Amino acid sequence: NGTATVKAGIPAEIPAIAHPLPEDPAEIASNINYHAQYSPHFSPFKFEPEQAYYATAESVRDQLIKQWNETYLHYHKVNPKQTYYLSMEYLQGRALSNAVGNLDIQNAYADALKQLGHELENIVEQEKDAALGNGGLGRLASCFLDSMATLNLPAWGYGLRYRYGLFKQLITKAGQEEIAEDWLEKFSPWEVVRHDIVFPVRFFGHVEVQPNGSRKWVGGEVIQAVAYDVPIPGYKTKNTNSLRLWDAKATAEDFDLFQFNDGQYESAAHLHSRAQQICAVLYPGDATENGKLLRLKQQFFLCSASLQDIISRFKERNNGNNEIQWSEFPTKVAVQLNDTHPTLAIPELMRLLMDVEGLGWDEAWDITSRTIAYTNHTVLPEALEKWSQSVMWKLLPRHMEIIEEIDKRFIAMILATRPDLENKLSGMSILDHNPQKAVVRMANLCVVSSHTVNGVAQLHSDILKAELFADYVSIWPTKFQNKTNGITPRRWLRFCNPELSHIVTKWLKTDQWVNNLDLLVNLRQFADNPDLHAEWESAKLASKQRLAQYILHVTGVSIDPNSLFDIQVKRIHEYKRQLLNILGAIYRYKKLKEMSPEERKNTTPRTIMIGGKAFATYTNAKRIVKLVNDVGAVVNTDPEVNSFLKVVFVPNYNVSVAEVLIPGSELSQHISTAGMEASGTSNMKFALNGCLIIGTLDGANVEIREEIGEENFFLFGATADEVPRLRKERENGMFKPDPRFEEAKQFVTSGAFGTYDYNPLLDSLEGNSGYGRGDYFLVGHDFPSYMDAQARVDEAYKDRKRWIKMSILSTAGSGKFSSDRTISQYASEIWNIEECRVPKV
Ligand code: T68
Repeated sequence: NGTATVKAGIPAEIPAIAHPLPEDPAEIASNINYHAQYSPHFSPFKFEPEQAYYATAESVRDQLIKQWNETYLHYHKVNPKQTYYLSMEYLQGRALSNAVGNLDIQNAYADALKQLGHELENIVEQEKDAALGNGGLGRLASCFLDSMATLNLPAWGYGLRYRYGLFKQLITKAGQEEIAEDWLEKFSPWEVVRHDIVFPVRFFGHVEVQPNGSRKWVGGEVIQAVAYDVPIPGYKTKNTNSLRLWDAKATAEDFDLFQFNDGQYESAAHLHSRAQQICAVLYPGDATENGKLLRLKQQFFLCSASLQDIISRFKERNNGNNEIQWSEFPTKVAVQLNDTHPTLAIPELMRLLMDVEGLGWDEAWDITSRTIAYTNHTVLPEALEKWSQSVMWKLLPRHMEIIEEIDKRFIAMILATRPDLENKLSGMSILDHNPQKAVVRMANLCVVSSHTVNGVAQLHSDILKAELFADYVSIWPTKFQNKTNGITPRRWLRFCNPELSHIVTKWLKTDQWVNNLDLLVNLRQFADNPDLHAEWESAKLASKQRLAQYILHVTGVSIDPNSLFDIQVKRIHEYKRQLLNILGAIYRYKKLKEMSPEERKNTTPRTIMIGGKAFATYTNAKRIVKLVNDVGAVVNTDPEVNSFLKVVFVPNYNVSVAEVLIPGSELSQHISTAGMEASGTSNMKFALNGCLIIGTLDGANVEIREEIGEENFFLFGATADEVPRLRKERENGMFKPDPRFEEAKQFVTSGAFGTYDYNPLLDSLEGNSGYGRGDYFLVGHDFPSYMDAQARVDEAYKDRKRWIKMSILSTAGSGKFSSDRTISQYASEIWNIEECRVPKV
């Protein structure tokens, strides 16, 4: 009718409104006050940090919402191609400090809060982390959101609104205990529920053939997906993107009043409780069949709701046309799958296009495969997702038909065009046709259906091409790319380390490095400058003092800011080799005990900090947590050596804890068995903050070492190409362990750290146990070169000038690892999208 309006009630003609950000602290203070009085947390008698946090957050959120609406309207008007990032995980951390930083209203808000009797620093600490992710993969997604907004890219995130995110880790005498963390307990000021954006998502049921021969999925149970939007502000730009998180609910019609009145309270609300389960927890343990089914439901819930939303927006923005031009879909929409977890987006997009929109197979397949791209984050076989075909037939019968058809056509294509690959088909097909296995291999489905597949660091991408996906490379040589990970310089330097940021800005004479991190190379020319050295050292000391206070607060252990702060923080996993670290610490302790007091004085005092969560059912990971704590309890209370060595387990490692640890670090350990860590991203955060790395040639370590210079990196250990041979030698009994390695293990079995039975853990380093074959992660092989590298660290630290120069060069060489660089590459080399900047009115 000419005056087209879109579903959410957006007028086609968009009036431009100026929304200047507030600058006057008095005005901000009165706005905070206003929010405090109208919030449910208000008490006329007290204005405590918690109330101040909520009121401040709501005041900042008002600013975000204005920019956010402008951004949405602008994208709507320009109608550019847009990216949708599908991820089961986001590790957002705190939002308030990031929002005032990105909006550049930090000082004004700090002054306003002062007028109200509070310090911004304390107020931001009231916020609970949003921990809707497990580790690196989830944090990467959050860094990407920050870069997409900062680069003014029309790009959104989609995820799930888990009620309970990652568990809180308690350390007790027994080791790690997990407790549920209720981040929504009071409420989150950062989400806006969109009651008008709701999509039905079906589970179970069956497929019906329609009179015209088309197929339709009917029956089963239908749960509603409701959108909760979180604003994602870019740094010093108006563009404010969205992270849309889906929550699950049932409708009033699903509530059976008759049953309820009949006293059958539980069955009356049956679907309501089924809906509640879907978004209850992040990654429910998948040891049981029920757990497995629930995880699959979560994955489908994310994919189905997001694609229905994407399609409806595509239609909305094409509503000037009488007929929808489906062939244009891939020119308006890019979908990125963050690992295989959202793979079901592939058959779901096929289903929506064919069964709902009425397209034929070929057209639907063309659209789907030109729209979807896939990022792989692991080569560990146990992490490659495989779903039982029978479970999938039950839960998603129509999708299984589609997957079968994709598989059938793929096999036919190979047989017709590449008969030489026939003997490889059993590994390349999507369905595992071995009846004993009968699984769907999600990575294979992704590779076959995506236009682009990428790894997350050069070495990892090379391994994908040479090993995991080698057979596909010969069919589609240009499908495979590398996109080395990155981190946002806003959260991971500018905001978490104000002292060092200040120095960088002063010496570079610009703060442009915050969104052009390559500028850091200009620090190289000052790497020997004594004035910079003095400032650099004092900034590091301030961060170390803050960290020492934090450690005292959470563990009761007092650590010396003049000792070398050595940190390893990441999820606990055998391949990441926290066990190598702690065995090294044990050996160091034993040697210190054997030294005379005079000899000890010549050593480099160290504080070794280890932190990270173990998956609740991963027994060996939990034993490692326990061992670190037991070693700490002995070492830290040993008056003979505890001024030369402390070992601290940092409890409940998360994004906010990282923001305190990383600025205060001097050495960090990235010591995975070569070839096993796809990239690692904390290595980039540490290097950026002037921390030196001891590490293997694994993941992004390889590129970090190239960028900062090999003389500034403490390298040790086997290389990825040596690993298979070394494992064989280990199996064949040809391995001769270093006596230092034997001594460290024996010290544990001697009972030096208590009576807990560590034999099952130590057995994983021997003969024929552990991961199947003994010492699969080559801790024994790498131990001597690790200890030698540690000795080089101790020597280097004694030479203050040399150490600080290395530290400056680490920061100076970190420019490449900005997620702005990573996202620009995704935008131009995979998504084919461009900047769409919201104009300043
Ligand atoms: C990590 N993967 C890689 N997975 O291990 C790390 N997995 O090397 C890389 O830097 C990072 O991804 C970003 O690319 C993960 O973090 C998971 O968290 C995960 C979660 C659920 C299921 C499987």
